[in-house]
Amino acid sequence: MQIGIVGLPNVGKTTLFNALTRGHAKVERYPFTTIEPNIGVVKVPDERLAKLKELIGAEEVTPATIKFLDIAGLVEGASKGQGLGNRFLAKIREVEAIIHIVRCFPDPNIAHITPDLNPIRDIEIINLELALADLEIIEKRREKIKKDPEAKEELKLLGRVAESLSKGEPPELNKEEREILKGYHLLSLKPTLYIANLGEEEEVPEDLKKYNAIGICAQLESEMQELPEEERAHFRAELGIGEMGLKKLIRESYRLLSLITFFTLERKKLRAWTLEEGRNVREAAGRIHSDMEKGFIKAEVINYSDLIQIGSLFSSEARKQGSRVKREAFLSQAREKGLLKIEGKDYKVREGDIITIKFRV
Ligand SMILES: Nc1nc2c(ncn2[C@@H]2O[C@H](COP(=O)(O)OP(=O)(O)OP(=O)(O)O)[C@@H](O)[C@H]2O)c(=O)[nH]1
Ligand SMILES: [Mg+2]
Repeated sequence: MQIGIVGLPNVGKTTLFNALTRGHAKVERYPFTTIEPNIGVVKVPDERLAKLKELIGAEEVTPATIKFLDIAGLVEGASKGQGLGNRFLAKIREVEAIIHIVRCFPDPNIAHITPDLNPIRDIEIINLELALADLEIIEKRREKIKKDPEAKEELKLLGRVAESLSKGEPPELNKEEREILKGYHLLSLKPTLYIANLGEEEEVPEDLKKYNAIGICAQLESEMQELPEEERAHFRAELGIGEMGLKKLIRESYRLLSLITFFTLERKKLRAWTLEEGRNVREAAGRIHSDMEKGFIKAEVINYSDLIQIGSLFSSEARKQGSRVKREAFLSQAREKGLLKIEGKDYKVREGDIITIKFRV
């Protein structure tokens, strides 16, 4: 999964990026620090992986990952070439989701691009720029197909989309229309997670609730990443801040995008994968390898919660055996109890399914 980070200049985008990726990308007190995009990959924390590893005796564990892209700040007029932003908007057209970070911390030492702190207005500035950048793409396409008799439907749809975007509003679309527009990679249609970058004292402002914004203190999160693990927990407790911001943010991203996690176990390799909710097991196979999707025969599926349940019944003696024996014994127990099921291509993958794909090459 790829997520792009957008916002006005100097609002803490790179600070958040560094906190997320444990990176050391340049952060400065002045706007337009970021020019070339920062790219970082984060492992999705998932406690189930450690439990599965221990139970099944996996030797190699690969968590799911999210790639974050931190681009230059956008300003009013970015879509018309102001600032640096527009050049880099293209970089985030391919991402699946957007994190829109808005400044809510009052620090007078950090310049803000507008004279006062007004998060709602700031959000609207960015959203308008994204909409205008999309509008440009739509207009180009309209121009290209305006004489094509076969493109009447598309033209009509594009006309309606253009009208909403020029008002800075995201168009209302049904599933089919979304499908048609997919190839345009419109920024305004991407699921967006709003983050209020708070000072140490602030809470998420009331009027940001309509954006379902989540509050994070990017500065603190980023400083905390520098501490050793044990100290971090202690520090969080002392400051009275809850779970790690990164975890919260990733969880929210999954919820926002209706994403689930499934697992595969091949030989001794345990791996977590991300999938959109509602996809079938054949599509899941495609995430692993296109050959698996093409040659799909069937899948063996057991859910994490069921496996854990059998695990607790598993004798400690068997646990001491080699991993191969252990895994086989495990699976035969699961089969006996009817928990390991054989599923066809239409089976809808559930959160926490552990899947073995049988396929023809
Ligand atoms: N007080 C305070 N300062 C912060 C916070 N987050 C970021 N800053 C400061 O704000 C300044 C800008 O931070 P950056 O992370 O570089 O902001 P940016 O959005 O990436 O900026 P550009 O790349 O220039 O668009 C730096 O001096 C940060 O230390 C915060 O939560 N509180
Ligand atoms: Mg930056």
